[in-house]
Amino acid sequence: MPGHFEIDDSFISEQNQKSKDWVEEDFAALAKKLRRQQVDIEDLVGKAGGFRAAIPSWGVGTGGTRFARFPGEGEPRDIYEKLEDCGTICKLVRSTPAVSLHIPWDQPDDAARLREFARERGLHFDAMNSNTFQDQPGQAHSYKFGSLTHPDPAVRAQAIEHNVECIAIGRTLGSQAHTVWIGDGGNFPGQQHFRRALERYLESMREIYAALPDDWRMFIEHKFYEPAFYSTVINDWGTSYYCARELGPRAFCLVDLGHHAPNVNIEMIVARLIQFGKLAGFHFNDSKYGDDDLDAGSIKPFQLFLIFNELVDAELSQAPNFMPAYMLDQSHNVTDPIESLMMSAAELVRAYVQAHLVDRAALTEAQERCDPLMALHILKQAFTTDVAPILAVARERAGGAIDPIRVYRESAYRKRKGEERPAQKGAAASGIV
Ligand code: LRH
Ligand code: MN
Repeated sequence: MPGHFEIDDSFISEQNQKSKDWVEEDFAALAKKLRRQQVDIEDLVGKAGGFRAAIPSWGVGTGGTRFARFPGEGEPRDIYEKLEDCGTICKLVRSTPAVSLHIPWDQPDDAARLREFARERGLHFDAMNSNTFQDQPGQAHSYKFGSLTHPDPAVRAQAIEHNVECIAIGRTLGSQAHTVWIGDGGNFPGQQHFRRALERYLESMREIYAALPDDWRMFIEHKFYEPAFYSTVINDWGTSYYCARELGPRAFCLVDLGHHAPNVNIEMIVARLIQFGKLAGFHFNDSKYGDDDLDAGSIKPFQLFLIFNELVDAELSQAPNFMPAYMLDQSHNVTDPIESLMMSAAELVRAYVQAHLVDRAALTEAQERCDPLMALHILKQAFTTDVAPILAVARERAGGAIDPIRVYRESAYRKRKGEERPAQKGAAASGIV
């Protein structure tokens, strides 16, 4: 793209030279430590190098809250500039070649051109996301009182049609999954009839499920509240699981970490969905109170590790129907979105590699002989092992950056994008994106 700055591979390897000494020293020390545990560090470098997670297209712009949004420098103004930034993230961390689009925010003008633009940057498209939680200009029916569960069949039909259209767009882009999150619910007792609303949801979703191409999967995303503040139709994993079973073998339950009340045992929900063969995958992020969409691993890194402990246990025991899709879903209100997404992508690989460090034979033995302290100790040994050298070497061997944040800042990419992408009028309007 003429006049569009990109960080090139030679700059990355040049910068990697500055980190080479410490990473080799730390890598050798860790290799020695792991050998004492009969663990070959190269196996873990392989695991790290093979891990993949998708980037949300809406995550590369500055996010906001209902109070305000403080746009940063060089905000991407369209899907092409969003893909430029996704390409930059992948170039530096080498674990995020997939991008998840949101329609109509990313409605492509020319799907073939968009697909080629992405391919040129080593990117492809992950799950599609529909949007029946906002009204679009010129829309016939409002979603104010719901979409797929709205009492008015005309509103439901409009929402179904939008989802079917998303799937059609996704087919032209090479996507193979469709995520349905709806905000439908009520703000007051009595506003919604709980059972009728769920019946309408299933009726609508059956029509969307019928439009799925044979090689596609449907992901149902539950959320305990917001934008509805009293009741939410698809509020928890149990309701999502019931619906996925009702809809058919290609419907699965997607776990967005921020969509659970504080202190809910999410790793146990993950174990359940794995056991039931209905785990779709994840929207990784972190939170302290509500659906804060903070950076993954930034608030509860031990919970993230415990979730990956369940995932690696399933992977190693070849759990049936286990094909989780990993994606970040975050809102970056006060950091550079590219830096936050790179850091979060690295946190996922860290938790995954640490979960592969768990001595599963010893853990099973401790569990079977009712030795809770030893069981926790075995998990903590893995969680407290600093695997940063493994992550850095895996990135470097894949052509990425040993230290992505430092290389990104050295490149002055953000400043250069500030010059290329003049700020848009009214960009400060509040709202999540
Ligand atoms: C809902 C959600 C959903 C997306 C939206 C941007 O909170 O997690 O996954 O559609 O954020
Ligand atoms: Mn989500």
